[in-house]
Formats: sequence, structure tokens, C-alpha cells
Amino acid sequence: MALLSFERKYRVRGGTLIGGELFDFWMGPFYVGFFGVTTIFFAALGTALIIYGAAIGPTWNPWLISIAPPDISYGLGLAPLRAGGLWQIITICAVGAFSSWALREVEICRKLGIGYHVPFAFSVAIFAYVSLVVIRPMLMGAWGFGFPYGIFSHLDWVSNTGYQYLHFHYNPAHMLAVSFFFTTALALGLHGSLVLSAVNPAAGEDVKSPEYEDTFFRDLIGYSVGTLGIHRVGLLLALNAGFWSAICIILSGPFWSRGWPEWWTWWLNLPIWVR
Ligand code: UQ2
Repeated sequence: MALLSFERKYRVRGGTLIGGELFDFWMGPFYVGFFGVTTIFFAALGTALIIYGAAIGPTWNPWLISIAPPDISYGLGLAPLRAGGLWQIITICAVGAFSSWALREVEICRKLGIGYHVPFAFSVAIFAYVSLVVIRPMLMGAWGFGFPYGIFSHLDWVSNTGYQYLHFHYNPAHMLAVSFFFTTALALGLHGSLVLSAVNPAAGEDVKSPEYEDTFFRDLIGYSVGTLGIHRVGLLLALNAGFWSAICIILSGPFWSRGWPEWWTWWLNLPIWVR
């Protein structure tokens, strides 16, 4: 709020994808836009339905509240509200809210004339969610393959689904995803600590320039990826973490229904081994 006068020149008209100038305004610090309205609509309806689902359920214990998808027998049809229909509408609301939020990011990028990197990155996170509750269930022929909306219940789902494939860590796409998640943490750890070491010095000491950051890594490992480069590396690592997560679960079921350890028999079956 305090920056509003400073930011006045960034509050430009236009760049909207839909609705023209109808919703082209700000409420306090927030840009509204057509997709701000649809975000609020889907988020509010989805949240209300979750609360309704909790109200007709057996518990108010926040850890145990759960809204389950329909039974597998409903296939890809609609289910009664109390038998998975709530889950179906909540899923529509979630996808609607996430997509609206991404498109609102796009409109803000267009206003500012900056790249679409942020909505693109967010889209990969949306893809990971959609792969679990839309793409994989559709490929497997039933909404019942989606995960339940609850804190413990979704953990149980992950555990059960993993054990259906005996040992999920043998899933090659899961291996890639996990490796990218860890490397993302390494990169952010390196980057956050390096930046703070240079630009947040002890009281009375001078802020250091990026050359110091380069020099630290040149002294340490003979190479600096650079201040722009580290953000390219970070984005690449994070997007790959989300992307391979989506791939690893889409593969499991629709394209591989046995244990993942067994997948590796291709290695033993290579014709290069001496019998
Ligand atoms: C760097 C640099 C930064 C950084 C970091 C590095 C001045 C402020 C962290 C070092 C990063 C390297 C060497 C690549 C790491 C790669 C992986 C896959 C973890 O050089 O430039 O800018 O923050």
C-alpha cells in the first residue's frame, strides 16, 4: 500500500485477454481483471463445498476431514453429491481457480511487458495436480482413481498407490522427479546463502557487489554460473521437478500396471549379456 504512489506508472490500462476494460481496475493493491473475478468465484465455491462436505461428514478434526472421489463403479460418470459428486465439483472449482490465477498472471505480465515465465512455471504446478485428478483418472476410466481431499487421507492414498506398484522408487520418472526436487533445494540453498552473505552484511560493514559472489564460487569450484544464470538453473530444476512428478504418476497405471522393480528387467534382457 505504501508503495502505491511509486507504483502508479505500472498501473497501465490494457493487456487483458477477455472482458476488455470491464474488470481492468485495482482493488487496493490487487489487480482484479476478469480472471480475478473467476478466481474468487471458483475459490469461494470450492471452499464452501469443502466446508459443506466436512459438515455432512463424520468429523470436524482438521486432520481427518476428507472428501473422497466417487467409487470406481461410477466410472467417468457423474456421482451423487454425497458419493463423490462433491469431490467432482470441488475438482472443477480447483482447476478453475488455478487456471484463472495463471491467466490473471498472464494479464499482469502483458500490462508490464515482461515475459510469461511466472505463469508458465505455475502452469507446470497445475499440470502436476491435473495429472493426478483428471488426466490419470480419465486414462484409467474412473474418477475414483483421483486422490481424496483430506490431510491424512491424501497421505494414505499416496502410500497405497505407491505400494500398488511394489516400490515406487524404482519408477524411473519418479527417480528424476526426486532428484530434481533435491537439486532444487541445493540450488536455492546455495543461492539464498550466497546472496545473503553478500548483500546482508553485519551492521557497519559494506554490501558487496556480484563480483564477490562470482569470486566465491570461482575460488571454491573454479566456476560461477552467474547472477542471471543461477535463476535460469533454478527455474529449470524446479520446472523439471514438477514435470517429472506428473509424468511418473501418469505412467503408473495407464502405461505400467506391474511393480516398478520389474520394469528394470529390460536391462537384464539386453542381448549384450553372455548367457
Ligand atoms: C553462482 C552465482 C550466483 C549464485 C550461485 C552460484 C554469482 C548470485 C548459487 C553458484 C552456482 C553454480 C556453480 C551452479 C549450481 C548448479 C546446480 C545444478 C546446483 O555462480 O553467480 O548468483 O547464487
